[in-house]
Amino acid sequence: MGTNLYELFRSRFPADRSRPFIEVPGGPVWSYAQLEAISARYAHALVAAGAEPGDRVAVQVDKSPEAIFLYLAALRAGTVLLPLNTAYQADELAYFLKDAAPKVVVCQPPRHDALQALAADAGLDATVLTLGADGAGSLTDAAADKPATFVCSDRGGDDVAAILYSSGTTGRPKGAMMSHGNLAANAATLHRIWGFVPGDVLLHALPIFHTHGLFVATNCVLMNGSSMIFCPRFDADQVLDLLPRATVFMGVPTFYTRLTASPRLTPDLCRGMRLFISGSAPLLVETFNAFRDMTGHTILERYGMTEGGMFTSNPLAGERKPGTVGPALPDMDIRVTDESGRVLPQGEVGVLEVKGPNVFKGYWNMPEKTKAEFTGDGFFKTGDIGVIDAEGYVSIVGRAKDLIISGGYNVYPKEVEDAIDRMDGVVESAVVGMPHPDFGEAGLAVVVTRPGCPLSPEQVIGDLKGRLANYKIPKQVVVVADLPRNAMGKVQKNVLRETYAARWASQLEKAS
Ligand code: MCA
Ligand code: AMP
Repeated sequence: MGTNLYELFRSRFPADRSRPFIEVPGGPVWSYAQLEAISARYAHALVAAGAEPGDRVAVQVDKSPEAIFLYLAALRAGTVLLPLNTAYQADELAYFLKDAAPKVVVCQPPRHDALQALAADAGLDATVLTLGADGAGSLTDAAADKPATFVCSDRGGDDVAAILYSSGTTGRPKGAMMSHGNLAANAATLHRIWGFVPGDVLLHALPIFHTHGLFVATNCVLMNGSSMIFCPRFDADQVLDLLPRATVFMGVPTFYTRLTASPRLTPDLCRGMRLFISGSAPLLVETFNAFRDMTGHTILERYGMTEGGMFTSNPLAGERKPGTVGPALPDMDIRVTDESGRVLPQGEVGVLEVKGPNVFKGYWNMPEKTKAEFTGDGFFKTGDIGVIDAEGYVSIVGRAKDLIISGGYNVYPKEVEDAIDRMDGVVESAVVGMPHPDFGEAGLAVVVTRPGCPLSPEQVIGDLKGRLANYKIPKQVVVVADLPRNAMGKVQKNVLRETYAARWASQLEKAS
């Protein structure tokens, strides 16, 4: 067996390939035989479109079984998958295309011409193919007459399998390179420690363009050779309808707050379930407790990042401590350091640093940035502030990076501020994270306008829509004369959070 990740998955597929892999609620069931045949055909189509091993394949498509087959096809062809959130707008996409220079772009059918124009503007010689939510499109057409087998490209463990972009604190998105070896290591560990068994059915309601839905949830199923019920998006009622048929569920905290808001959530509904997992953002202790009270199940919280997948997990057997993300995974080293990089004793609060086989290769085209984010002895600086207790359980107590996590999506204030600052009449702006009952946190923008240039909050929001992905749009905007600064001239974001706390809460209440 080579080190192409697909070969690892394939070695775990059921001997009886007619067994189910993906079931779409109310729709078809796709078997492992179909997974193998369709991903082979798609791999041939990528090659025919000009993609060679190492070339990037950018994908901005709706969630569908075919989108998963495309992920597997990209692995088989040895190409580098670049999954893109469907909420990304033209300006955001233009950057990714220019930076990653994909050879093939696969998009939703109605966006073909727009993506073609963006690729041309970026000076790319790329083929643009389409794939709709129903599986139809020029990719599927191109694959139709291709063979149902494909010899996997021989990949070394260090070869890059995927690049995932995050905006970063400088506002300039950076692409985290995950190798075949990184993804394989994390998939094998998570599959083992979460105790997957042959009959497991994973209820999948996450998006598949980020680590959580793709490399955590889907890869566990592939490692297990079992099946998943594939919801197009998270809808609490649909999840409640389907829970009786599932055994494992993974979600961001917003999923759990929405589920606990429903009187339909009962122990009886969850009687077939063996595991509920939460991550991507802090799970409130109230949600953890409410869920246990309503179902008898204790949510297992874990922690990770795009730059490496999962780093810690509460145990399957053993105490799952609320407010913690559990001990380091068996193959991870985690430590806490102070601002000067000195390793702190157990129990002290500082920046979490991680090292392990799943930690990424670095940022695409950014060797200096990569160097700055790793220590001399190979630990990655997460930018999360944490503490480790006497039993090794990690708690995330804050973030050194200026980041808002809204409904499990990362929003970097700098990127939103840059977009606001480009508006006519704006002098400067500051975006801060405020508590939100549904999304955990959401953005508040405080905007300073030039004298004589009145700008309403609605105008600011209207201008941002279409320029930024919808989840990055601040939920509230305040227009002010100036921003509070400290003696060094730095904007005091904590003062803004305090100043606007009452106003934020009352406007949220009005909106609900
Ligand atoms: C939608 N909206 C949001 C968000 N999602 N606003 C802030 N934060 C969000 N996350 C806005 C839309 O712009 C819209 O505003 C309004 O809310 C309703 O949109 P809708 O599409 O109906 O929302 P939804 O379908 O209910 O989506 C909410 C959601 C979704 C289900 C929580 O955001 C979601 O699936 N989140 C999961 C994210 C995820 O998978 N993260 C993992 C990243 P308007 O009406 O004004 O237009 S991986 C990661 O973080 C690491 C590695 C890890 O540890 O896992
Ligand atoms: P991303 O860049 O989308 O991969 O998001 C990674 C970030 O999400 C981490 O650096 C943490 O700040 C946060 N995160 C992930 N899981 C948890 C968790 N269980 N509790 C608190 N924060 C989390």
